[in-house]
Amino acid sequence: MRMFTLALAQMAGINTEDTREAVVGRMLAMFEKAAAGGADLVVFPELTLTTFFPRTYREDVSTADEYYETAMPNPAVQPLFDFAKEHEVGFSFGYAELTEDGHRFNTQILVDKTGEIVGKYRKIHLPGHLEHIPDAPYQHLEKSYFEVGDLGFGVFDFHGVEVGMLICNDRRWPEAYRTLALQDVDVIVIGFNTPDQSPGGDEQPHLAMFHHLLSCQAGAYQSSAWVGTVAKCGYEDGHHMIGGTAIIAPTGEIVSRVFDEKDSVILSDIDLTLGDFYKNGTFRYEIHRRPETYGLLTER
Ligand code: ING
Repeated sequence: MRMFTLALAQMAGINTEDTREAVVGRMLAMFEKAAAGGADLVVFPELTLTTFFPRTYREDVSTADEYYETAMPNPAVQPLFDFAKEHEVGFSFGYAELTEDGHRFNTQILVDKTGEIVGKYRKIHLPGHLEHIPDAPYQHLEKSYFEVGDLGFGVFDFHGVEVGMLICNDRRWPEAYRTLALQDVDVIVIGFNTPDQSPGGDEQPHLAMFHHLLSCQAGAYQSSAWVGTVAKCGYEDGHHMIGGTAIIAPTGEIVSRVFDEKDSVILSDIDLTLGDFYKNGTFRYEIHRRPETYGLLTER
């Protein structure tokens, strides 16, 4: 047994008028609840500090600069880092990053129990469309607001636990999980902001939740890893996003799940050795996996 206490802090919608200070206050309330429950790591969603602003078209993306963080940490989020250090609990959260040399990324960081940033991931799979679709109920213009992440799929040491991060659309791509699994990841944390309809889609309503959970459960099983997937959900500026925050075992089974769309914390004591049975059996790469036949996966 290698026990680890994972907490997920689901965020209800953040409206344009909500200040970072107000949002951080909501995050701290959940951080405290998770810490009181003995959490080692508390995970917040994608773009945790702001509304999902890529749903709005702007001719000049620099008019969205207010939604990006130009330093991390910074005064607005410093209370989270202070709390982590004081209570010896790590955390992870997503935000829009604007670098000093003007690059824009959809970013997630991992902060350890001393309050130090020990991992950073920049979203690689950017969904949605390239052009403004004027008559659409909402846009999905991440490709305009962010560049493809340039840090690869990393696995980071978190006090002896190997933690990988994915962001939202990444969870739909099997290659993302396999790349982390090849680095012997123990826990994959995935924040998401998922609207009711895929970009330009008109699918049956239940499919948004079905595909979200299908992707994360399959990803957990096929990478022999634990998955913590956490939503920012409910209504944001009048637009609805699905919930579905869940802790998923390497068996692919959901062990804990949120059924509301509010600020909600779930927490589970997970056994990190549960994935070993699969790593050493069904998915024992050195005797079962055939990379010499997978060339197409990276050629096209
Ligand atoms: N959102 C959605 C996601 O991948 C989407 C966009 C929804 C793409 C459904 C395809 C299908 O969950 C983000 N932010 O990636």
